Amino acid sequence: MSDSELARLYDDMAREHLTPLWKLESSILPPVPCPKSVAWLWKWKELFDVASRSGRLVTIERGGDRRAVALSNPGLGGAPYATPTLWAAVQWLNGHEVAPAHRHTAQAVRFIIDGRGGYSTVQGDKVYLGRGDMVINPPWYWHDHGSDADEPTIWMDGLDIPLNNYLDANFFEPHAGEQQAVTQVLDGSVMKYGVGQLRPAWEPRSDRYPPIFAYKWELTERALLNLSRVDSSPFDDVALEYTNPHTGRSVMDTISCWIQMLRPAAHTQAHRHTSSAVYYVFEGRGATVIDGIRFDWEQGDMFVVPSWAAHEHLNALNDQRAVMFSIHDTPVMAALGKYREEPLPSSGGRQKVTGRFDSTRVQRANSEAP
Ligand code: GTQ
Ligand code: FE2
Repeated sequence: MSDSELARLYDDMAREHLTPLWKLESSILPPVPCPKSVAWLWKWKELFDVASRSGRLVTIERGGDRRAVALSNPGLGGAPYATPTLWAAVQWLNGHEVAPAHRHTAQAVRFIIDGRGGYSTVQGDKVYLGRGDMVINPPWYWHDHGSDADEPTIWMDGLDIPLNNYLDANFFEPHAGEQQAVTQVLDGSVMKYGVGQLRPAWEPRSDRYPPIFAYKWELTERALLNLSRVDSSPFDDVALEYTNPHTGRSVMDTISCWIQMLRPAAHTQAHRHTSSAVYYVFEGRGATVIDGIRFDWEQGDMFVVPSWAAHEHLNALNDQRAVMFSIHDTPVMAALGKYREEPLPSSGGRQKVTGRFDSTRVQRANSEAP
């Protein structure tokens, strides 16, 4: 076969929209994952500043429907996505405002950062929102948000928008009215199912999605404190996953939610896994070392841990707990047979710190083990 025959072969392939595997093998079958998203941190000062200014300058209109500011991972080419699978945003609702009712196949969770008198109505159940509450929004459930108070309500949104769009599976529908009808007593699902180990005796189990729409902070905090007296994880210290109380499964098909407490001076061991996550620092001050780079955080900050990035957490204070809420795409990876996890064997599970996070430049993780 002559060179010109070979050249003609490649030309013909290109013309016919065909690609030879032998020209691209390492890029489509890398030896270990090479995440496109990068580890990143957003300071609360900036998040609050842009969200509150949006609250003053931008009204909530039909179409957008929400005043949400998305974390846009600098590794993802300008897409408004925190990781390849997860959308994360800060949503700001002014006092007495309404974010109109709609539904979509994207699955959603919210973690309340601040405010009193804010509420979310999910499929007819109006639940009031307080700091530390976690709210779920299963796919295709109607939802609208509002506030009965003078002060703003602020929360973190977590949705599977990137995955949903990658799969070409998004549907969206605005509700005919601005708000849906409230069909049961206020906080109905919390009162009915809020003690997860007890279920109304005449009702069947809720197998697919949790029957409860708001996980209240009071119960979450008690569970954290109780767990801390009994057990902990070497990689996450005192960590709990929010579950469907009827099945023990993740709250959404695509999103797992965690609350976690790093006890005073705790410093976890490093590990890595094929799932990506977005963290919100609820309380305290500390750092997470991600692929050797130290990310210092304090209350209100949000940060991303990409897939297969080694990470360990530490509480920088000796006399105060640190608490983090986080969303993970673990259920997707597990369901598709792609979940893999390993501890980092190096020096007692701690990484060598080679630098500090610098928001003025994008550092891509080396695909080699740190
Ligand atoms: O609150 O319904 O951040 O539909 C993105 C899409 C929030 C919401 C977001 C949404 C919502
Ligand atoms: Fe929505």
